[in-house]
Amino acid sequence: MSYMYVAMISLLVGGLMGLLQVLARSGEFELPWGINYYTILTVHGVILALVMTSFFIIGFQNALMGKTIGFSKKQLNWAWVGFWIMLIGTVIAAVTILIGKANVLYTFYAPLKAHPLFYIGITLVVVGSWVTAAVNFRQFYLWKKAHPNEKSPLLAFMVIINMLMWCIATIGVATSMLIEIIPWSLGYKNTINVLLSRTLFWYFGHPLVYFWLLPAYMAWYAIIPKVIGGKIFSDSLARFSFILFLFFSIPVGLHHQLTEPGLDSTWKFIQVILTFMVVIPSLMTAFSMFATFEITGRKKGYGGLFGWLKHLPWKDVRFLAPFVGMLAFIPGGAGGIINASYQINTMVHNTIWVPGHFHLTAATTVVLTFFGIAYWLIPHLTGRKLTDAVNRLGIYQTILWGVGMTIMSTAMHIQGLAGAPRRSNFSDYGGTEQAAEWGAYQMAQAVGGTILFFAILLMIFIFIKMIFFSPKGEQEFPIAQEEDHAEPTPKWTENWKLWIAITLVLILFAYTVPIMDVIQNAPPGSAPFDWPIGS
Ligand code: HAS
Repeated sequence: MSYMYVAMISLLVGGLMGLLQVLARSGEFELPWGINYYTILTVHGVILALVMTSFFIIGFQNALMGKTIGFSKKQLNWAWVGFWIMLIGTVIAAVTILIGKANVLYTFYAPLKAHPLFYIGITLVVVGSWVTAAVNFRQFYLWKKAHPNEKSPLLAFMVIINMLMWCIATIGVATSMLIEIIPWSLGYKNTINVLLSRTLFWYFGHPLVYFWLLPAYMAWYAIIPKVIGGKIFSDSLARFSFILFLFFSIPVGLHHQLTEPGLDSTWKFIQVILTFMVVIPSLMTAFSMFATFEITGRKKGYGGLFGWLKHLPWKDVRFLAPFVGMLAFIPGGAGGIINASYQINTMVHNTIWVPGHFHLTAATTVVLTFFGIAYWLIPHLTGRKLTDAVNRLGIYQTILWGVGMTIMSTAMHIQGLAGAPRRSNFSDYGGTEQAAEWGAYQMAQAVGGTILFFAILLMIFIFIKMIFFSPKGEQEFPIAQEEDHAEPTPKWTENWKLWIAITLVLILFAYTVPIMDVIQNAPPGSAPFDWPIGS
């Protein structure tokens, strides 16, 4: 629950910043008291994309581990250590941004420079998450030792994959922080190897998006089937798709740098191909969800080509919110494939199309699934029940979110195709014809963003209602069983050493030459070789 509290506060603060942003971008509203556009944009990105997500995810994953494997007292104590380190880091980073000392956005691209405490705060968030990961690995290891020939619980397996991916990915950003950015921001160095810091950021930044997505997939694969009264379509398929995510989430970061000079296009092309590989486990997930819906419906006696759609519990918010998330992922995922297509990326890169893409994927698919989880997890943790009234409010909330996001992200996508830049306050660009074309969409964006802000307020109200005012009782922790006729999951799915080895080989293949290139061809004085002497 402590993780949930931080996630909720982050949602409110981050959402308010989102509202200010769409209003400012509409050109009809000026930020009051001289507030810098980049301060609110940084708070919005850092608090929602880094803080809200990581706190919700780790809290949810701890709940899954507790439910499927259990915590010892000692492990729980260490889990608290992880929580506090993350929280202290968050507060330090948040304060530096709020006082305007870190207007560097959530990607903190050098040569934009923040106060050292911003970077130290973010580093602490990562270190805290490592402590939790170590606890989860230990829990899993001890469980495996005590159950030598048993298949691990599916949800615990998924948590371990996600945390493994997270630990391997965060090595990139931690290295960049320690050898480049923190020494530079502290003044030990005057220059920085910009390309190295960006490449290490995206080595982390792309798997970061799957670190958000996989907990949503955990719910889709193993919890939604129970909510709709069905079973898991295939335990093996679910595990295999997670293994593919471990392999292909990391060696693809260059698809965020396709227009970046100084990186060889051959390696960009190779990473584009690997990006198309990471689409496969999502297509497997889509297939599996359709199969779950259809099989469950047919078992309940609904015939016809699409008759099974009728059985879905449309009035149960635990299903509806994640389902709207799934729907959003159809255009969201298609947008990702467009982004990843090397030549087409030239058209959309750095336009507001990209925020349109991630408001569908992260802010709808992932966030609505997280809300769907919160509706049963929070009552479960607080010893209360999900009431009909909360369920109804949740349905309104989901609809409001869906409508707001459709308006906002459609406007962003269209504007992006018309060339409107991302990360920029309103400007008429000297009255150019092209900028005039964006006006109506900027207004639509503001309308959608305002609806979303109301949806956030409603969500906060629902949280408060669930935590303090719902009746005491027991709320089910819904975990589905596998289909009866399913083939047994093969033992090789738990060949952890092999999975880690393949992951590392793929990373070395995709990144060794690009990293050597950016170090060898760095301008004189660039980190890391002359650190800490400085130039
Ligand atoms: Fe992305 C940029 C490529 C997925 C988030 N992405 C971003 C950024 C973020 C982000 C935050 O290649 C901006 C970073 C920044 O600040 O610069 N993305 C992809 C690709 C995928 C993808 C190929 N992205 C995501 C997910 C995110 C996310 C997931 C967050 C959670 N993205 C890119 C690229 C860029 C990028 C480039 C850089 C752009 C640039 O130039 O800056 C794929 O993983 C997508 C695969 C997904 C699918 C969809 C499967 C559909 C499913 C739903 C089924 C529905 C059902 C219900 C079952 C193929 C699983 C239906 C029921 C009925 C009854 C109809």
